[in-house]
Amino acid sequence: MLCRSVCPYDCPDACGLLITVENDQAVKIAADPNHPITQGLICGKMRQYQQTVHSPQRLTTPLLRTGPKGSGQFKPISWDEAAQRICSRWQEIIPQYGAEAILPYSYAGTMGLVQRNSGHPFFHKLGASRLARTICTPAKDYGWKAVMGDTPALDPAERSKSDLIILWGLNAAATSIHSMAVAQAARKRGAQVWAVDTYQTPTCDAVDQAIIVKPGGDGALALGMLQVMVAEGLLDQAFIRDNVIGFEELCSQILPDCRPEQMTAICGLSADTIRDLARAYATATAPLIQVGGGLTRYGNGAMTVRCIATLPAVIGAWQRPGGGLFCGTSTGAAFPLQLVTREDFMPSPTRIVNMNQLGAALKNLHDPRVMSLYVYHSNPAAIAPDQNAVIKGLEREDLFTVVHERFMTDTARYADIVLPATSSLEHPDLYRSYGSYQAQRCSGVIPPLGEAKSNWDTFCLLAQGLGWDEPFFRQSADNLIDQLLAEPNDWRDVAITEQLRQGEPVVMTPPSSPRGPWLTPSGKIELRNERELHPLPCLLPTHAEADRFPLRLQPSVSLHSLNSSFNERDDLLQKRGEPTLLMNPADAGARQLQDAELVHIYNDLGAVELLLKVTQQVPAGVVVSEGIYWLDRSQSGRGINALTSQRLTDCGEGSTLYDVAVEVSAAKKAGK
Ligand SMILES: Nc1nc2c(c(=O)[nH]1)N[C@H]1C(S)=C(S)[C@@H](COP(=O)(O)OP(=O)(O)OC[C@H]3O[C@@H](n4cnc5c(=O)[nH]c(N)nc54)[C@H](O)[C@@H]3O)O[C@H]1N2
Ligand SMILES: Nc1nc2c(c(=O)[nH]1)N[C@H]1C(S)=C(S)[C@@H](COP(=O)(O)OP(=O)(O)OC[C@H]3O[C@@H](n4cnc5c(=O)[nH]c(N)nc54)[C@H](O)[C@@H]3O)O[C@H]1N2
Ligand code: SF4
Ligand SMILES: [Mo]
Repeated sequence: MLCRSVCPYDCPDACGLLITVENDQAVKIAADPNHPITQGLICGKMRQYQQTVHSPQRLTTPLLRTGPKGSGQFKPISWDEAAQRICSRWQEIIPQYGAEAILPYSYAGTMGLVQRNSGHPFFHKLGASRLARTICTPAKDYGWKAVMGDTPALDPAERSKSDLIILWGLNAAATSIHSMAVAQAARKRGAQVWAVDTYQTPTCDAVDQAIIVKPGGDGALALGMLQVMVAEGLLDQAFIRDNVIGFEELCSQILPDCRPEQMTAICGLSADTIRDLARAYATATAPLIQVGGGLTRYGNGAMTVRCIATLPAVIGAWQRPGGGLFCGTSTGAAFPLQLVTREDFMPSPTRIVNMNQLGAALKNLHDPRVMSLYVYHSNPAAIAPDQNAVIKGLEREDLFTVVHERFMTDTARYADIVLPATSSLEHPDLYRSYGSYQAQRCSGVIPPLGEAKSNWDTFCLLAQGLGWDEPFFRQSADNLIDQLLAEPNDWRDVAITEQLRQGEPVVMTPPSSPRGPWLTPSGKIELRNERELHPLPCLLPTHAEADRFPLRLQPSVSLHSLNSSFNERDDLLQKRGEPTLLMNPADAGARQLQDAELVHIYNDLGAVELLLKVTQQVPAGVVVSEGIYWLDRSQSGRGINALTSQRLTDCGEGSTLYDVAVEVSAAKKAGK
């Protein structure tokens, strides 16, 4: 039997899949050739998704801890016993500490609207602490909004009309292969494609021009380019007059200090290169800048996006199809998600804990102290910054931890109770993309493995265990999906809504256009935004600049994994190889380090040991480690996030995972 499904992972492409099912097993996964965006192409990770779904490592029963926290020693128990233990422990905690002593922690193991948000109504009703889910790109969203307000993103299909595409801090070859396909097609028809990155990524290998900047230096590059464009009159004055506020102030107050010669030290590019880029950009007809997450995970991340957003505004790129700035789509208004999240269930607004500061929360929060952590579809012991602080928290004997997972992850090892989760092929959901305007509903196509339960079914069970008679928690996930699709709206008319109900992939249309009216308070593109601490785009420092360690670490992504997912896959681990640190020959020479030796990477927060690869792929002063490994695969029992910090972005409370300073020595000097 051939069934339709959708890739559930945190990837902008949300590919349509065709699953061949035989005897309740998924035996083959293929790209949906008729899907409007997928068009028959999926990534190497998902082509063998059945190996994840039917992995012998899948958790199939609830588990109760029998050894010390972190030891991974558990015994199977029934769902009844698991639910009863969880509910009775919470019923002890709540009268003693208050329900805010319970902290949910979830992120993006699955992107489906129902399963991803299943915990919200439950924890709202419980009165638990809330989690600020800001690990990914809130600084990018903030920077876009500060300039463009609620203006919707342009239709990414317009990229077929761009004559210059700049992939800026976006490793599209790894993280959004359909954007990469668009870029390749653009090159074929004669358009230029540039990539701006901090090292030579697979994306940089596949474009016309790779522009390697210093980490966090993109704001300087953008303002340097802007200074040249203003000095050389490469502007669209009429567009500025009619559509932009703050241009004169930017010219008089900020740009005098942004001559290319002044920007070189910050962005690492020569003044001539900055000039050449400015001229080529400003004289393109419909240049499109596509901004990724990379450049935003810094102490200046939101401001960097504001600096970049000045460029299309001053040349009027927005007027021409294919021109402008693309930071990803936001389809929040397409579905009435409040019907799932049910903020109205909260007795009163409860406290909010930032997910990037889990380590600090588990250690320092009082009134009440965090006494129970419920983790679902996330692996904070591996992916959260300041890993040593997170693990110290998870080791607390008085912390009652429940982890709902498909695999025995680093976090699950610290659980008191582990609950087995379904994979996306075993439960229904409604997916929408954040790289385009497509959406698709799908059903479970095979039965749950063993006793695995979906997020939604698990929260319904816990609601029963707590004796709640709220009918909301007695409905099926399909019911909730039906409610999300009950009424057509501005984004999807009756016909599209019906197609969605039938499980067909659709492309929705945002109700307003990205070419004005600009949905900002002033009705113009706000280069000057009076509501901001810094009303004009300007240069802010990164966090790492102030650190005493000399090398800048980029804990980047791998082609063959997705955050900490896919570590269960031997085929992909083989492609990835051992956890590795990439270093420039000059830095290796200065430290007398040899290729392929084990090195010790450290800063004030922690240390890890990785195999060294000496390569020109990274510039001097920068070291790179690609991908997150489960901790039991690393030599030192710690992963790359032992080196990242809990510091937040300038605005948006985002993670600063790329804003890291380290030193590297030979591994034998460990502990120095
Ligand atoms: N294969 C694969 N795909 C993924 C993921 C994965 O782990 N693996 N993760 C998924 C998730 S959750 C997300 S959020 C997206 C992220 O996907 P992207 O938006 O592509 O973001 P990143 O890969 O974090 O960073 C993009 C690039 O920015 C570079 N970079 C870092 N700092 C700077 C800087 O200061 N300036 C510039 N110009 N570049 C910089 C990095 O080296 C990297 O190559 O990908 C998703 N897709
Ligand atoms: N060093 C470093 N750290 C990073 C990043 C980086 O590039 N470098 N990227 C950051 C970014 S952008 C992000 S978005 C975060 C992502 O961090 P997370 O959202 O935690 O993503 P994953 O590590 O993929 O973990 C997801 C887990 O969910 C489980 N899962 C999948 N489906 C389900 C389900 O239906 N139910 C349940 N209960 N579980 C399920 C999977 O088995 C997996 O273990 O990581 C961040 N951390
Ligand atoms: S991870 Fe991304 S590219 Fe790969 S199948 Fe899923 S949505 Fe498509
Ligand atoms: Mo992310």
